[in-house]
Order: sequence, then structure tokens, then C-alpha cells
Amino acid sequence: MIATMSRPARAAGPAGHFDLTALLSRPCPAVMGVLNVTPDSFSDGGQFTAPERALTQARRMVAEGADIIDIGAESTRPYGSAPISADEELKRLQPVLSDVVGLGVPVSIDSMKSAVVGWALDHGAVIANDVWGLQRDPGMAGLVAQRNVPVIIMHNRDRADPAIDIMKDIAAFFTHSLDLAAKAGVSQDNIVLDPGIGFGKTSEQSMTVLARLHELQRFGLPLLVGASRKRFISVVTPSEPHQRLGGSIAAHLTAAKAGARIIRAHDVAETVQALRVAAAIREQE
Ligand code: HH2
Repeated sequence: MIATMSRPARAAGPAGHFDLTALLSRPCPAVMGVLNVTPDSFSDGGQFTAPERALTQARRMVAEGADIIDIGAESTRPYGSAPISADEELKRLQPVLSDVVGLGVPVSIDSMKSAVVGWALDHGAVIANDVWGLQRDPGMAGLVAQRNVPVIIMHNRDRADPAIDIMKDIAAFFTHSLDLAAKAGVSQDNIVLDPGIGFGKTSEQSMTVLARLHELQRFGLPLLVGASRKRFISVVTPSEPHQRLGGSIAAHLTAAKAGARIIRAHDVAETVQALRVAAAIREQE
């Protein structure tokens, strides 16, 4: 493990208010550490279902330099994850969320259900992370508008189609999500776009998205990329999820170079180090 590094100033706003703009205006992308309190997540399912283990992992990610902790209680992996009810999701979040919030780093709630997001916002989460980009739960856009919180709009599809132009599909999806957001009154300043690496995409399409990420800058909104441990890496170099750190870092550095402002990762210390070194090298150009 890499030694703990010093942390740049937090994106602090007035008490209780999370300042997304401050976090995104730093020279180096922000790192969002993944905390899965699930039995079946694709790379770490079952590791952090016990509340004390989840809290230890969150503490570790904060010490390693995470700027945001993204907590999720339902696996969204494309193959083999079982959909669960909002009640079940809340049962998994209830024993841990407040303690994670208490660590003092902004917490995002990774859920596609507005009931779960609403509950988490009531209990200290400050960002909504919707892997269906406001398009699955009809209550989501209104909720984030009313709470005036940042929202991550992620591209998704029910199934991959190798025949489509994935960049066109993502652009059309974002256009629709942004329309829903505008109609509900979501402030533009609160929106982050995410192409959803590995969601409804072939491995080749995931790599196309990384290679052409700069094209999504035309929306004029901050971009988040989460390539951590994902399956496309194993197409290049056969590997199990826990063996994909090198590929994750390669993908995240590519994304950062193309302008991604938030990187979502399981391996926080290594990701922070890679991003900071790449940024320091770029400063010498
Ligand atoms: N990826 C996963 C889950 N949530 N949210 C955003 N915004 N972007 C992503 O790329 C993203 C996400 C999948 O990773 P993980 O949470 O580790 O897996 P699982 O869904 O199996 O819990």
C-alpha cells in the first residue's frame, strides 16, 4: 500500500453546504472512493457489509486522500446482480451512513431510487449519483431540484449493442437527461456527466468512450469517469477484478488527460498518487 499523502484543502462551503465548484476547480481531478455495502458487487461484494468493516474502509479511503465517498447498497453490475427493494437498500445503509458522513468528507449516494436518495440526503449525504441519469425513477429529477444538490447523471442502457455508435448514444441520452433536469428545475451548476464505463457497453465501446471522452466536453459540464476494476481491462489483459489496478490507473490517467474532473475508484491511495504525479508532470510542459 502507498503511504498516506497530505490532502489539499477541502471543498468547504458554508456550514452543511457542499461546494462542488470549489472541489472541481483544483488542478488535479477529485477522487471519489467507492464504498459498496452490498453482498454482490462485482469486485468487492460482501467485503463491507458489516458496518464496522464499511466504516474502517471509509476511514482508510479518507486517509488515502479521497475527496468524496460514494456509498452504494445495491450492485448495478450488468451480469448477476439481483435488483433489491428500496427497503432492503435502506436496511443496508442505515447502520453505516451517519458514521461515514461523520468522517467529514462529502458523501454521495449511489442509488437509482429517489426514496433511497431522499433518505440519504436527510442523513448527511450531499450528492446524488444516479446510474440511470434521471431516466429510471420519475421522482429523481424533482428530488434533486428541490434539494438543490449536485447530481451525477450517468449514461446507461439495458443491454449492449455492438452495432451502435456509442458516442452518439451517450450524447442523445445526456440531451434527454438534461432536458428532464431543466424541466424539473435542476441548476446547471449542480450537474456532473458520466459516460458510465461498462454500463450497457461492450468492452470495445468502453474503450472508445475513454479514447473519445474529450468529445463530451461539448456539453460544458464537468465529467466523472469510473473505470475502476471494470471488465474491459480483462479483455486487454486477462485478469480478475482485484488484479486490474494497473489497467484502472491507465484508464483513469487517460480520462484525466481528456478533462475528467472526478475519478471514481476502489483503490484510492494508488489513484491519488497516479493523478497527482501526472498533474505535476504536466505542469512542467
Ligand atoms: N460504476 C459502478 C457503480 N456506480 N456510478 C457512477 N457514477 N459511475 C460509475 O462508473 C459507476 C457508478 C460499478 O462499480 P461498483 O460500485 O464497484 O460495482 P457494483 O455496481 O457491482 O456495486
